[in-house]
Amino acid sequence: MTDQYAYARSHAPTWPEEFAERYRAAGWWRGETFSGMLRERAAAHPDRIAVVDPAGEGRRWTYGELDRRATRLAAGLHARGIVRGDRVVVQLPNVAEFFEVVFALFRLGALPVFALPAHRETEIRYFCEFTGAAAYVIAAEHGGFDYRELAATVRDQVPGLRHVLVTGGDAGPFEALADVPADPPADGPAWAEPAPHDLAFLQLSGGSTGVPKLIPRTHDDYIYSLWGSNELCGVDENSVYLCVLPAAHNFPLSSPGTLGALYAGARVVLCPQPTPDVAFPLIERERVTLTGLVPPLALVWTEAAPGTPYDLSSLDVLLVGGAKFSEEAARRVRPTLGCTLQQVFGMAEGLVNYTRLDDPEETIVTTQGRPISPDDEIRVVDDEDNDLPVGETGHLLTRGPYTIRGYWKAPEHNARSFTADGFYRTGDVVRLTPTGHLVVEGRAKDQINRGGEKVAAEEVENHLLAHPAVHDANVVAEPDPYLGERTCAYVILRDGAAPVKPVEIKKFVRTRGLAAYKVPDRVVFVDAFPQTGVGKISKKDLRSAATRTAEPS
Ligand code: OOB
Repeated sequence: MTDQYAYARSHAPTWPEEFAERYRAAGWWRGETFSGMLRERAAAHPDRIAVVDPAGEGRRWTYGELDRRATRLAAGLHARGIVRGDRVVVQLPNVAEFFEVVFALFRLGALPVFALPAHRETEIRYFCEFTGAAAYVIAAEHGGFDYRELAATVRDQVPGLRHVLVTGGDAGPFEALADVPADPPADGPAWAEPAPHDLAFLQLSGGSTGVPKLIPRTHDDYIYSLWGSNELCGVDENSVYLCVLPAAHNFPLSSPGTLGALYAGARVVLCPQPTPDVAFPLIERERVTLTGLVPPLALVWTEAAPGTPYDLSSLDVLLVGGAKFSEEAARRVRPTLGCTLQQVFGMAEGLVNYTRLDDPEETIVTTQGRPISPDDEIRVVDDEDNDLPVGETGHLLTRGPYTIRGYWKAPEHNARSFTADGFYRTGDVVRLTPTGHLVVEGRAKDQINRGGEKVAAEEVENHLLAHPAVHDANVVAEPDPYLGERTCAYVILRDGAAPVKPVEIKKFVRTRGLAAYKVPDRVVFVDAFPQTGVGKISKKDLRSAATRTAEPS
């Protein structure tokens, strides 16, 4: 039998020993694991509420209950042959079971692969195949979509996928998650728990390539990002974190997010919908103290807040990140919501920057913060990797105690995305202020940041090229007053192809089975693409053209 953990580990680049030693000696890596962290919090305060899931009849799980559930689910999964190092694709909406599943997998040493609820057949099949997943965990349905049908298709196509587990409704041909938990043997679990330096999970990259890349994170490094964030965001055991964004995304998971809140012994409240009519009553009822939003939602909230009948006075901190928050919008946060804005500029690969709660208001509204750790190394370089003087705009490279040294199972890509000495090329174009704060000025990666949702141009272009009438395609960003950016696809049709309308191209992409946010917002037919001096296609010129012709939405 293959050692699943050895396999997973062998594909995960890691920190050279001298760096690992340094991070341990500095106290960043504390030698904790997720399983141990939950067990300790449950022992310290078993009756304190850990997770509130207001959906349906509403559930309130204490730390003791979450810990017991994780243990019993781990035992049940182990009895079904899920072992340390197995990859398990988890695609759940904001429901309490998300934490039961994830902590059970952590306890087993199996590796969650965090899919988003928006992902569809193409993405899920890829995650299952590429990771060699043993299991896939879904909600029966959510947002009008039946995940059991998706699972049935994927299971037929990926023979290695042994289990599909379903929560929140009839499991259909699969097993209900609720039937899995079992009592662990009286003499303790039949497996060895993971160690702090072990891999904990695979997170998804926003990506700029044809397929999303996977990000291997360890217990040590991720837990540092949790407590480091907690210190900067004022999270302690009295905090109440409202999880508005999809729970599996790195921002609501760890900045400081649900896992940060659980690390602190605080309370997590799950928000089933991000709209003010759902979120505001929850803030009042649960006395929410902090939450995290992407800029488009922050705009909606600041517009809705002045007229709301709900009491939002418990809210101390609003984190906004995932995409650039305009200065103008940032200035509206304090007067409308009555709380401190904290800008977050982070990435699933690691580095997270926060404005500090005691930064001057000007810094809070005009910068994207500074790194969590004194050991986060920041370089701002020109196109040839030469360091630029402070204040000049260039490419952001970073290395540090919670930034990965390479993507999972992607050696060729790693050679491009990381420098020889281990700095990650973020693809972001930034400027450093004299106070060490970063200002995001743009992006060099071929990606569209659609209100925080990342769209890899190449991925969409590949789907467009699969259309029989399409000769060539280029996808670029165009401005959108609400999302910040939206996607515009420039398409050259084949000579002699039957006439086709833009809307048909969009429909075609939709039928390719991918997340709806990747469908181009606009399709423009052209005869040729603009070229650079050396004859390459100029995405810069296409972006300018899209910007000139974009209609306000
Ligand atoms: C977060 O993570 P990802 O992995 O979905 O996306 C990372 C990218 C960054 O490289 C940058 O291009 C963009 O998203 N980004 C921002 C930003 N925050 C993220 N661009 C401008 N301003 C910001 N404040 O998006 C993420 C992960 C953890 C915390 C927060 C966000």
